Amino acid sequence: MTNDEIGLALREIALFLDMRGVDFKPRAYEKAAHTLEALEKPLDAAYRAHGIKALNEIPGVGKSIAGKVAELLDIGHIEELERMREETPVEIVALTAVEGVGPRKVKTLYDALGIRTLSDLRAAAEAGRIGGMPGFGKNSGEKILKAIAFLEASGGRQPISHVLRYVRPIEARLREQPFADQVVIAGSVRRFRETIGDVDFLVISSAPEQVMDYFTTMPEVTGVHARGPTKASVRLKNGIDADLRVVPAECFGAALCYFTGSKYHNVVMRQMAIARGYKLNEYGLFHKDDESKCVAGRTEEEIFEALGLPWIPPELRENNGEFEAAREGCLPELAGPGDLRGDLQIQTTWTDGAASIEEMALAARALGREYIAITDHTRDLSMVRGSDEAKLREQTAAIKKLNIDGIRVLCGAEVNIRRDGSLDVDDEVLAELDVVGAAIHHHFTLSRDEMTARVIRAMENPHVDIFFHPTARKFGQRPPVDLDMDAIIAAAVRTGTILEIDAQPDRLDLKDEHVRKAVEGGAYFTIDSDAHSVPDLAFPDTLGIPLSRRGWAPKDRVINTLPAEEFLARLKGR
Ligand code: DGT
Ligand code: CA
Ligand code: CA
Ligand code: ZN
Repeated sequence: MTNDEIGLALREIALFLDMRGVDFKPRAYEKAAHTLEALEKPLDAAYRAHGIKALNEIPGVGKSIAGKVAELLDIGHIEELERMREETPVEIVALTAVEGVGPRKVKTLYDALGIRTLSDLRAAAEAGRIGGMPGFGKNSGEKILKAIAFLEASGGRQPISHVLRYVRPIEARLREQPFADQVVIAGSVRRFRETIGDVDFLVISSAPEQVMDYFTTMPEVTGVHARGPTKASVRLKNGIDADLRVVPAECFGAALCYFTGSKYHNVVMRQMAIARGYKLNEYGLFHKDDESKCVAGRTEEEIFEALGLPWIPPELRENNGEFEAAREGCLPELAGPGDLRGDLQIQTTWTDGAASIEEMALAARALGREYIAITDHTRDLSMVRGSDEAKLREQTAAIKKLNIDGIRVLCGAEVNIRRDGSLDVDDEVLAELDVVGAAIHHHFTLSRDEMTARVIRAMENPHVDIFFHPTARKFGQRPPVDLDMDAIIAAAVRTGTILEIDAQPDRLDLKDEHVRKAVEGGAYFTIDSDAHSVPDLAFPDTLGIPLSRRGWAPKDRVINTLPAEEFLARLKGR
């Protein structure tokens, strides 16, 4: 059983508890689910090796929840959850994935209309039976239909963060095999496109048969579409297809270029080759008239060089300006691994995080961060005990008392932007903080004009340094809010508000094209984890940096690549 499957069972319990109006407990289950899902090691194996001790050691997982997990791993189900399902036989996870449908509403819908599944819900909404029910507004049927359509629109392609979580372990395992000399994931994954159609593995090996055997029989494989001597295509359990190609080392660069794409980028590369009297394919760059004369092929760099170009980072390869920039010598100097010195959005046990301030600071330091800001939620998020002014002051005092070698802990908050653009914490207290992030956490469906004005008003607040996860989207849960992005970028530049690239896997917000727009508009960025537990702190490295590259953001626009003092000097009022 995977950690995700365990997490899902705990989330389902949390939803049923919410349905019954139980206090606190649901949050504990959610938090535990989140923590387990973020663990790198399979819990099942750890439990088998070390027993309940392996579960009790996990921070944020109490005795009672550890017991439930043990039950699940021992007998394959949790009695309490089975009873909950019997009592209210609804597909609660699927139903609550619909924006605007919470656990209590699921209960109402089940009691009144017998709705158990997503298709029941759709049918009822289409038949106009939902609007006007107790707790449901007049238009709620239409809203539900829209939300279901949104859920389904993502079908086929999956968010890159979800795909990476599934395929990085496969890549790592392949690398360990003695018959694989080099393993790379090419295609849209290497370009860090927001959604992925299929995954393209490229392997250097002198034993292609063994690679084929291994790849087509991995535990993640549910079906084999095709298998040849050097090519295979399979369906993975996460619902996505994966291709694999074996190539010899002397053509690796050419194959990497070809299979990284994009198709539109490749078309231009081939035309440039032809214009120079060459022919370019996945085996190499050859003389037009004599295919035995290979000019380049072993590395990508030598192919670009032979075409008179600097190496173009994969994230830019969409034939969307990268060739012009390369020719003019003005490709952006992108951030890379190890460039991030700060992380400006971190939640702790003061609100909905799973780890203490100290634990987060030590873990951030281990990742090479030199400073972090603690930004727990504020007042309006009462379900996570969001801080009011007094609690913020108390936390600030606690942080000031900390003294951890090698990392500076800044005092901050993630304040809520209210419907009218005001904030849920007094200016006087905001003025005492080092870093203030403002975010949208409710009223997601205002019109574009209202939403844009709301955010601009918040950015005009002299204490608001960073606009956190600007569009507030969550994959599979919530579409982005409707913002006039040009106006937001202009206001960010005018007010000196930094735009966040939130690297949380369900957010990836700002998205690539908005980052690029904001770069062109002159805005600055931070790349933050939005961490709620220790493993989350790595999101900026694994997801945030690639996203910033995909958005053409030069490193010098990402201000948390700066040392702490220089970073602070870029904030408002400094
Ligand atoms: P995806 O899978 O839809 O997320 O996007 P990609 O870009 O990974 O597309 P995919 O898997 O069909 O192909 C991988 C790469 O192989 C693609 O980026 C470029 C190259 N490629 C595939 N088919 C063609 C083709 O017909 N012409 C050219 N020039 N390149 C191709
Ligand atoms: Ca692909
Ligand atoms: Ca493919
Ligand atoms: Zn937030």
